[in-house]
Amino acid sequence: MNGRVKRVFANLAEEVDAILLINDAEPNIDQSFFYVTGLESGLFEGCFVILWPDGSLDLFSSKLEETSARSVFEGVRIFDKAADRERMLRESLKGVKRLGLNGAAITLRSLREIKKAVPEIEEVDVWKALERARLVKDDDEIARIREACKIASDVAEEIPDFLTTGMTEYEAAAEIAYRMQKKGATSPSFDPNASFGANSAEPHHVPTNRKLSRGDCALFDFGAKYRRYCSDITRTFFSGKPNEDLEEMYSIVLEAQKAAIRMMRAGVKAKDIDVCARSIIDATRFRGRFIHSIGHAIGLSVHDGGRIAAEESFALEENMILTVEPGIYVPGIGGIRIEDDVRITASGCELLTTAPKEMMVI
Ligand SMILES: [Mn+2]
Repeated sequence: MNGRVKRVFANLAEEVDAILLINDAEPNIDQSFFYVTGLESGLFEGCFVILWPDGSLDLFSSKLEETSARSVFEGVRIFDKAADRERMLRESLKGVKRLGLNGAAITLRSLREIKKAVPEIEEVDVWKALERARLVKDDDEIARIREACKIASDVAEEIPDFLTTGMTEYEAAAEIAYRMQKKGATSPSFDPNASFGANSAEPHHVPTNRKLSRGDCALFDFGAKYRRYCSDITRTFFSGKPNEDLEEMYSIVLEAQKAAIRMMRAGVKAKDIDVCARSIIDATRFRGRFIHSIGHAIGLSVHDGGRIAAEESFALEENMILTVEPGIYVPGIGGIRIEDDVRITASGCELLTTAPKEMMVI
C-alpha cells in the first residue's frame, strides 16, 4: 500500500510532516482511510492512521476491529479507552509541526480531540491531494470496481424479467438490492432508486408506493459495492408503448450518451465531454432539460470527487473510472437517464457496465 501513500504526498500543494486520517462514528468515516490501508472489512469507528512522507503508515485501531486490522497490519496499535487514544495521538505525532488533515471528511469533534492532544500543531487541509490521488485507480481498485460494475450490470439486465405492472417502486428497489447481494455485492453502493412515470422527472427521487402502470417509463439508478468499491448504473424502460415525448427523449439521451463515450480517452478535458452531450440535447426541443452534470468519478465513494462538468478543467487520465449519465427531465411527464461506468484508457475507454441500453418496451 506504500504506493498509495506516496501518491498522496506526490499530489500535495504544500509540504507537511505527516498526514492524519481520523474516523468519527458511522457515517462519518473517511473513505481515504480505506484507500491508504486497503482494509476491506470492519467499520473502524474512531480509528486513525498516520501517513509519512517515506510512504509508510502507522495504524491505530479500536479493539472492535483488531482481527481485521491485524490480518493486514501486524504492527497495528490497539486502543481501548478515549484516554489511550489521546495518548497515542500525542506520542505518535511528537515532532510533527505541520499536520495534513482531510477537511472533506474530518468532523469538528475529531478536530477538537486532535487539538487537545497536540495543541501546538499547525493543521493543513490536504483534501485535494487525497482526491487527486484517488482519481486514478490502481490494478486492485480496478479489479474491485470491475466486479461491482458486473454485478450491477447483470441485475440491470434482469429488470425486464421481474418488472410487472402493479409493482411498487419500493418493491422494485428491494428486488434490485436483493439480487445484487445474491450475486456477491457487499451491499448496494447507495439506496436503489426506482422511479415510475412522472416521478422519474426528479433525478434523485426516493422510491414510494406508486405502482407501475402501462405507458409509464421506469427509471432505475443503483449500484453495487464490492469489497468497498462502488458501481453506479441507470437504465430506463417502458411499460407498454410510451408516448411520443418519452420515445423521443429516449433516443436523444441515448445518442448523447454514446457520443460522450466515443470521445472519452486520456488527454480529453472533462468539460468537453459535458459540452458534447449537452449540445446534442440542447439542439432539440428539450433544451435546458438536462439539469445535472454528465458524470463523476466512482471508487470508494459513489461520488468519488472529480465531476465531469462544464466548469471542470481537469483532463482525463488513464485508469480514471467515471460515470457517463446524460438525462432529460420533463416535470409532469417523466425523465430518461442512461448511465454507464467507463475506465479511461490511452486510446479510448473500456465500458464496465455492459447491460443493453437500446430502447426496451416491457
Ligand atoms: Mn451517477
